[in-house]
Amino acid sequence: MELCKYPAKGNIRTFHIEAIQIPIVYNRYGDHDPDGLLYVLEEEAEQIQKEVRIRFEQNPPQPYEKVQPLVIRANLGDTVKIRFRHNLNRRLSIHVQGLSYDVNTSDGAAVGFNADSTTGGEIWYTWYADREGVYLFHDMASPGSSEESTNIHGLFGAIIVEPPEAEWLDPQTGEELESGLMADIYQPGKPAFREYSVFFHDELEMKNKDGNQPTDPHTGLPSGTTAISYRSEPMRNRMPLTHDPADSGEEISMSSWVYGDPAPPILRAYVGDPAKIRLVHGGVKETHVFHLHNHQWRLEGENPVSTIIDSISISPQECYTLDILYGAGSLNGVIGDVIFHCHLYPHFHEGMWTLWRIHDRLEDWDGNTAGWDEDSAVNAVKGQGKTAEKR
Ligand SMILES: [Cu+2]
Repeated sequence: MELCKYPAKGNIRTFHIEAIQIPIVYNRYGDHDPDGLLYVLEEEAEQIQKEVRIRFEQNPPQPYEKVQPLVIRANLGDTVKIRFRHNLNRRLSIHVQGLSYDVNTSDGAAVGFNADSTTGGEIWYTWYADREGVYLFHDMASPGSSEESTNIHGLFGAIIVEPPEAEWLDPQTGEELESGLMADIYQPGKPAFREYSVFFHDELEMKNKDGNQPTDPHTGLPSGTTAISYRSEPMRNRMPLTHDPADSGEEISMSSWVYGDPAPPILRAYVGDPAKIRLVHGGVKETHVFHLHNHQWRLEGENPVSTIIDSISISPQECYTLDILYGAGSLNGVIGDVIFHCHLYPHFHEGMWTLWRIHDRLEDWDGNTAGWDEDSAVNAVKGQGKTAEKR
């Protein structure tokens, strides 16, 4: 590409997106939102709904790995065309936070004297990917924060604007990726990196496996639920298998060897891999503090004298890119499981935590790590790897 035309303008990238209503199961203990709402690529809508129904009939109901916040990608300079459809009996929309668009056609809202760009059926939106970074999108047809509204039930996603000519590949198969939380990003002139989308969200309408309000086993009181990317690992469910203090001490309460993997998606890398976390607040009410152990990043990623931090406060509808210094494992080259969580402890306790799993040797992907099973402690250390050959 000629440098004077860099980045390329006018490339059109089209997505067909549908909103569907399904129960979203948040963990293997059967905690679920019976009225879940999510955006999916149209070509996946039918399969997702079918697989969800099968898993919801299990006792307890089980999550389906493809039920995750929709993440789409574009290159800097692209024009993004979205065809949005649904057949739910209400008005819905997609409103993007931070990219340019014409407010009369593509705001996804009904505001003042602007034309109404929400829909009861189908609408096209045009966005301009004019800045790199991660941008939340969500339903703005019902912008409230109550259970009558939509964001609380999961109707949000994100678009990530990658560098010009960057490619995004499936980290498990090495194939081109249509959408997904996790990607390997290859870009001209700079190192490839692992990209992890992490959505914090809160104030969930949650039922337990029996359809009742979850309660805390210690107090008997109603227990709230906070989540990462449509999954949650509340401590109320995570009772030790024995009452031997050696099996239930604080220092191993997050251990996958003892309890199995937590429900929210686990990030995976080889030690030293360059990595960016695209942090999104898809929730409606509360500010959270994202805290990642053993790693740091600069508050302003491109600014070499910007403050180095390991925690960041994030409020509803905010997004940050965390460009992790020294990559996976940081300067000390740590391997194994590294926790990240909301640093407000009630939220941590109510499910807002998971792991970054960092390997020190080549791992085969056997396609069997998405759900937890009896062998999960063993399966969990498999995965990644195919794309390592490309480096
Ligand atoms: Cu929090």
